[in-house]
Amino acid sequence: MPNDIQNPLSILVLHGPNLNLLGRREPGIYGSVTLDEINRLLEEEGRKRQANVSPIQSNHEGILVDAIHSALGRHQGILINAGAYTHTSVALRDALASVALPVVEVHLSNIYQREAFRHHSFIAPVAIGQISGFGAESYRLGLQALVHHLRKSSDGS
Ligand code: CA2
Repeated sequence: MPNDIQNPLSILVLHGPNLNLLGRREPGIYGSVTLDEINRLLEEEGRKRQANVSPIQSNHEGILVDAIHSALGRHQGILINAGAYTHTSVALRDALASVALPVVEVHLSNIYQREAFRHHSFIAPVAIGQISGFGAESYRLGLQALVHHLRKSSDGS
Protein backbone atom coordinates (compact mmCIF):
# COMPACT_ATOMS: atom_id res chain seq x y z
CA MET A 1 0.00 0.00 0.00
CA PRO A 2 1.43 3.45 -0.82
CA ASN A 3 2.61 5.62 2.05
CA ASP A 4 -0.06 8.32 2.11
CA ILE A 5 1.18 10.15 5.21
CA GLN A 6 2.85 13.52 4.66
CA ASN A 7 6.55 13.98 5.22
CA PRO A 8 7.34 15.98 7.26
CA LEU A 9 4.37 15.37 9.52
CA SER A 10 2.57 18.32 11.03
CA ILE A 11 1.49 18.05 14.66
CA LEU A 12 -0.76 20.48 16.52
CA VAL A 13 0.34 20.91 20.15
CA LEU A 14 -2.32 22.29 22.48
CA HIS A 15 -1.61 23.63 25.96
CA GLY A 16 -4.61 24.42 28.11
CA PRO A 17 -5.34 26.90 30.91
CA ASN A 18 -2.65 28.21 33.25
CA LEU A 19 0.14 26.34 31.50
CA ASN A 20 1.49 29.75 30.43
CA LEU A 21 2.54 30.10 34.10
CA LEU A 22 4.85 27.10 33.99
CA GLY A 23 8.23 27.71 35.56
CA ARG A 24 6.98 30.91 37.19
CA ARG A 25 4.54 29.58 39.86
CA GLU A 26 4.19 26.35 41.89
CA PRO A 27 7.53 24.78 40.83
CA GLY A 28 6.99 22.15 43.54
CA ILE A 29 4.18 20.56 41.50
CA TYR A 30 4.95 21.46 37.91
CA GLY A 31 8.73 21.95 37.92
CA SER A 32 10.85 24.87 36.79
CA VAL A 33 10.64 24.35 33.03
CA THR A 34 8.79 27.10 31.16
CA LEU A 35 6.26 26.57 28.37
CA ASP A 36 8.70 28.12 25.88
CA GLU A 37 11.30 25.55 26.92
CA ILE A 38 8.78 22.73 26.42
CA ASN A 39 7.92 24.07 22.97
CA ARG A 40 11.62 24.20 22.07
CA LEU A 41 12.10 20.65 23.33
CA LEU A 42 9.21 19.52 21.11
CA GLU A 43 10.57 21.40 18.11
CA GLU A 44 13.95 19.71 18.58
CA GLU A 45 12.36 16.26 19.01
CA GLY A 46 10.18 16.91 15.97
CA ARG A 47 13.20 17.85 13.87
CA LYS A 48 14.80 14.49 14.66
CA ARG A 49 11.61 12.73 13.57
CA GLN A 50 10.67 14.85 10.56
CA ALA A 51 7.66 16.32 12.29
CA ASN A 52 6.84 20.03 12.47
CA VAL A 53 5.12 21.09 15.67
CA SER A 54 2.67 24.01 15.93
CA PRO A 55 2.09 24.96 19.57
CA ILE A 56 -0.90 26.95 20.83
CA GLN A 57 -1.64 27.83 24.46
CA SER A 58 -4.96 29.24 25.55
CA ASN A 59 -6.81 29.83 28.79
CA HIS A 60 -10.11 29.80 26.88
CA GLU A 61 -12.06 26.65 26.09
CA GLY A 62 -13.61 28.03 22.87
CA ILE A 63 -10.22 29.03 21.47
CA LEU A 64 -8.98 25.50 22.05
CA VAL A 65 -12.13 24.10 20.36
CA ASP A 66 -11.52 26.39 17.35
CA ALA A 67 -7.87 25.30 17.18
CA ILE A 68 -8.95 21.65 17.12
CA HIS A 69 -11.42 22.32 14.29
CA SER A 70 -8.76 24.13 12.30
CA ALA A 71 -6.44 21.12 12.55
CA LEU A 72 -8.44 19.31 9.86
CA GLY A 73 -6.53 19.38 6.60
CA ARG A 74 -3.53 21.08 8.25
CA HIS A 75 -2.20 18.63 10.82
CA GLN A 76 -2.02 14.86 11.00
CA GLY A 77 -2.18 14.51 14.78
CA ILE A 78 -2.79 16.39 18.04
CA LEU A 79 -0.69 16.38 21.22
CA ILE A 80 -2.70 17.90 24.06
CA ASN A 81 -2.31 18.87 27.67
CA ALA A 82 -5.79 20.25 28.30
CA GLY A 83 -4.85 21.27 31.86
CA ALA A 84 -7.89 21.51 34.14
CA TYR A 85 -10.23 21.20 31.10
CA THR A 86 -9.12 17.56 31.01
CA HIS A 87 -11.44 16.94 33.93
CA THR A 88 -14.35 19.16 32.91
CA SER A 89 -14.67 19.70 29.18
CA VAL A 90 -17.19 17.75 27.13
CA ALA A 91 -16.69 20.45 24.46
CA LEU A 92 -12.99 19.62 24.00
CA ARG A 93 -13.74 15.92 23.92
CA ASP A 94 -16.47 16.42 21.29
CA ALA A 95 -14.17 18.63 19.19
CA LEU A 96 -11.41 16.01 19.28
CA ALA A 97 -13.87 13.25 18.39
CA SER A 98 -15.28 15.33 15.51
CA VAL A 99 -11.95 15.86 13.74
CA ALA A 100 -11.05 12.18 14.17
CA LEU A 101 -7.29 12.80 14.13
CA PRO A 102 -4.99 10.70 16.34
CA VAL A 103 -4.68 12.39 19.74
CA VAL A 104 -2.13 11.82 22.50
CA GLU A 105 -2.98 13.24 25.92
CA VAL A 106 -0.12 14.32 28.17
CA HIS A 107 0.23 15.59 31.73
CA LEU A 108 3.22 16.89 33.60
CA SER A 109 2.05 15.49 36.92
CA ASN A 110 0.75 11.99 37.63
CA ILE A 111 -2.95 12.87 37.75
CA TYR A 112 -3.74 9.51 39.45
CA GLN A 113 -1.54 10.38 42.45
CA ARG A 114 -3.41 13.63 42.99
CA GLU A 115 -6.91 14.68 44.08
CA ALA A 116 -9.76 12.35 43.06
CA PHE A 117 -11.28 15.02 40.76
CA ARG A 118 -8.15 14.78 38.58
CA HIS A 119 -8.49 11.02 38.10
CA HIS A 120 -11.15 11.33 35.42
CA SER A 121 -10.25 12.54 31.94
CA PHE A 122 -12.87 13.47 29.33
CA ILE A 123 -10.04 13.38 26.75
CA ALA A 124 -8.78 9.84 27.41
CA PRO A 125 -11.62 7.98 25.59
CA VAL A 126 -10.93 9.90 22.36
CA ALA A 127 -7.13 9.65 22.61
CA ILE A 128 -4.97 6.81 21.33
CA GLY A 129 -3.08 7.00 24.64
CA GLN A 130 -2.11 9.05 27.67
CA ILE A 131 1.25 9.87 29.29
CA SER A 132 1.18 11.32 32.80
CA GLY A 133 3.74 12.06 35.48
CA PHE A 134 7.08 12.61 33.74
CA GLY A 135 7.20 16.40 33.82
CA ALA A 136 8.34 17.95 30.55
CA GLU A 137 9.40 14.48 29.39
CA SER A 138 5.70 13.56 29.15
CA TYR A 139 5.51 15.86 26.13
CA ARG A 140 8.58 14.37 24.44
CA LEU A 141 7.29 10.83 25.05
CA GLY A 142 3.86 11.86 23.81
CA LEU A 143 5.27 13.29 20.59
CA GLN A 144 7.35 10.16 20.02
CA ALA A 145 4.27 7.96 20.53
CA LEU A 146 2.14 10.07 18.20
CA VAL A 147 4.73 10.12 15.41
CA HIS A 148 5.28 6.39 15.81
CA HIS A 149 1.54 5.77 15.58
CA LEU A 150 1.17 7.94 12.46
CA ARG A 151 4.08 6.30 10.65
CA LYS A 152 2.97 2.81 11.65
CA SER A 153 -0.60 3.33 10.49
CA SER A 154 0.58 4.62 7.10
CA ASP A 155 3.12 1.91 6.27
CA GLY A 156 0.43 -0.53 5.21
CA SER A 157 1.25 -3.12 7.91
O1 CA2 B 1 -0.23 17.69 35.23
C1 CA2 B 1 -0.71 18.35 34.29
O2 CA2 B 1 -0.10 18.55 33.23
C2 CA2 B 1 -2.09 18.99 34.43
O3 CA2 B 1 -2.74 18.93 33.17
C3 CA2 B 1 -1.85 20.41 34.86
C4 CA2 B 1 -3.14 21.17 35.15
C5 CA2 B 1 -4.01 20.39 36.13
O4 CA2 B 1 -5.25 21.05 36.31
C6 CA2 B 1 -4.26 18.98 35.65
O5 CA2 B 1 -5.01 18.31 36.63
C7 CA2 B 1 -2.96 18.25 35.44
C8 CA2 B 1 -2.84 22.52 35.75
C9 CA2 B 1 -1.94 23.37 34.95
C10 CA2 B 1 -1.62 24.58 35.79
O6 CA2 B 1 -0.31 24.96 35.53
C11 CA2 B 1 0.25 25.82 36.40
C12 CA2 B 1 1.59 26.09 36.21
C13 CA2 B 1 2.24 26.91 37.07
C14 CA2 B 1 1.56 27.51 38.12
C15 CA2 B 1 0.22 27.25 38.29
C16 CA2 B 1 -0.44 26.41 37.43
